[in-house]
Amino acid sequence: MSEPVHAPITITAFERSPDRGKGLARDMRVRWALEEVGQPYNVRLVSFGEMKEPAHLSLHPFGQIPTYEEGDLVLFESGAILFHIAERYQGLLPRDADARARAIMWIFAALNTIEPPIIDRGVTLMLERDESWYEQRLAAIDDRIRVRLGELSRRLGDADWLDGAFRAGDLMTVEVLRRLSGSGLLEEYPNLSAYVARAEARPAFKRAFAAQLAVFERSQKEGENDAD
Ligand code: GTB
Repeated sequence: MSEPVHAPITITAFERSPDRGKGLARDMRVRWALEEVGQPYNVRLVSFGEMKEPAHLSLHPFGQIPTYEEGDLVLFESGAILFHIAERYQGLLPRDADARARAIMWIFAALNTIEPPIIDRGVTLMLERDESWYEQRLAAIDDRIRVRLGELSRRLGDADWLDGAFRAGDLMTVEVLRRLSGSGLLEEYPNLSAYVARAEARPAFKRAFAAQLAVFERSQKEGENDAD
């Protein structure tokens, strides 16, 4: 039987990512998911200004990236996009209904339970450095993150992935944990560091990472040429 034909996929990403090619912005999880399921995709790069203009706001009411277009379907929210990709294409969700439900549960856990204090940390680092209470707040957030990492570490134990084979839930969990890079927090949990490293060694991850890095390197070159 031949493969069903799907409409071309277009996602949006930062024209100049503030992470300077580290692959920490949320287009990375969408790129990675598409690589895992073997679907080609186009990328439309948007500037911070363009994200707030009507054309982009018609795709994303909050003026953010990533978005996902596939024929008449337009999606925003990286969790919803990952879920859609995993449902539509094979490779990220198991066929068994119970195992599938658990993989979806891990997507929600990553976004609703693990990511919030990690986002708080990013906000504090970016916006609250000059406050008198900055150090105290950062320490309190780090402790909240440690609670979650400890719990996750105990659940993962010495397994390779959260529930058998690599699934959409692992992809989202690893994406969330990667945001801690440079904090030193992940290194306190050797099985979680190894989990992230194992995921980053996947060929699909590497292709997605290289693609977003190429965008950053191109923007650097263009910047240099502009200065000439
Ligand atoms: N809940 C939404 C989702 O999961 O899709 C959140 C989307 C979101 O926060 N998008 C960010 C954005 O568009 C980019 S990813 N921000 C611009 C705006 O809101 O105006 C967040 C992000 C940005 C930068 C880094 N970094 O430089 O390390 C990491 C993550």
